[in-house]
Amino acid sequence: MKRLFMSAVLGAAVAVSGAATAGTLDDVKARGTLSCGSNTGLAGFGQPDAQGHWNGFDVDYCRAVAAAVFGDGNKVKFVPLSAKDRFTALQSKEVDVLVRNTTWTSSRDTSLGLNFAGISYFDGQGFMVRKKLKVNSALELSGASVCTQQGTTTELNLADYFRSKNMKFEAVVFATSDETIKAYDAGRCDVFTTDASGLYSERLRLANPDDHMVLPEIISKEPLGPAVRHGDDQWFDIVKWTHFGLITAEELGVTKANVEQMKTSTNPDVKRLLGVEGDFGKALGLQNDFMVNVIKGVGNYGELFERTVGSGSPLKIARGVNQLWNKGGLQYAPPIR
Ligand SMILES: N[C@@H](CCC(=O)N[C@@H](CS)C(=O)NCC(=O)O)C(=O)O
Repeated sequence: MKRLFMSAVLGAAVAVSGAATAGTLDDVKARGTLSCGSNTGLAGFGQPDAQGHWNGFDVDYCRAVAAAVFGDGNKVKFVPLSAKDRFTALQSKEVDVLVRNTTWTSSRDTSLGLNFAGISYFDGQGFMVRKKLKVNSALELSGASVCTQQGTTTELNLADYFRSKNMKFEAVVFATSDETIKAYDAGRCDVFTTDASGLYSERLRLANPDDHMVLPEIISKEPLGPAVRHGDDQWFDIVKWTHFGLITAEELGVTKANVEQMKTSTNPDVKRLLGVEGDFGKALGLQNDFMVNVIKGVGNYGELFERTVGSGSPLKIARGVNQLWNKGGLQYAPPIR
């Protein structure tokens, strides 16, 4: 049975099938590649280089899932999706998983028929302006024109924020990130708004990044994470525990470089993570040592973060709230046992 409804989040009519969609693991295995819904191009998160090789935090999550299933993180097809089209692509099975700076919200988790497999990146929405505007706070933006992207939580938070502060604004909305940032750079709007992570990334694309500044206000919660379709608990569990496995690996000090030798560790937590003891992988329908391949492919959560968006990347984003729970952050994984 199909249901049609208008979604404020999507800004478009979407048919959601109530039918169960079990069997994703079998479909992926039969196809021989994971189909991963990705950015169209967001530096640090998901972007192809000149050779067509995709780099980034989100695309490495795709590689982690491919490594979990196939033992080979390269068995992925990246499907670039705009904000507006991403959910339809997942619902219609064009992609097996969506890893594209997507905020976990109640409507997406329910009416849109998605399950979020965790929060891979804790984010929030911010604003960027030209320094010459001489503005130091978002509260000084009444009457501003604001460039933003269609089909995002950004668009909705923007309206909430300005209305709640009794400030006027004009939203200038585009379908792609390319158009949005180019319009801002060309002076078609006073303000550019998106997730703070996106601000770091898009700022690099401006003609003169130093002419712009990010305002201090963070106006929303944007818990970003991988999403799958409703109706396939096994597949949901695989993506969820791949994410938790990456965090657990960091917590236990298991890295890309030492994962082989860690197999001989006497720590029972390490043994269970790497499938030396217990049934972690088997219970998911995977090889019991699937996390060995995941960590060999992309490293642990901290390594993945630093390489793609952190200190080892042009974005240089601090770990901040994305630090592990025992180091003052919010990243936390339930126990493997
Ligand atoms: N997290 C927000 C915003 C996500 C989003 O699409 N942001 C834009 C602006 S940075 C983007 O990533 N565009 C990149 C692209 O279209 O590939 C959401 O889930 O709605």
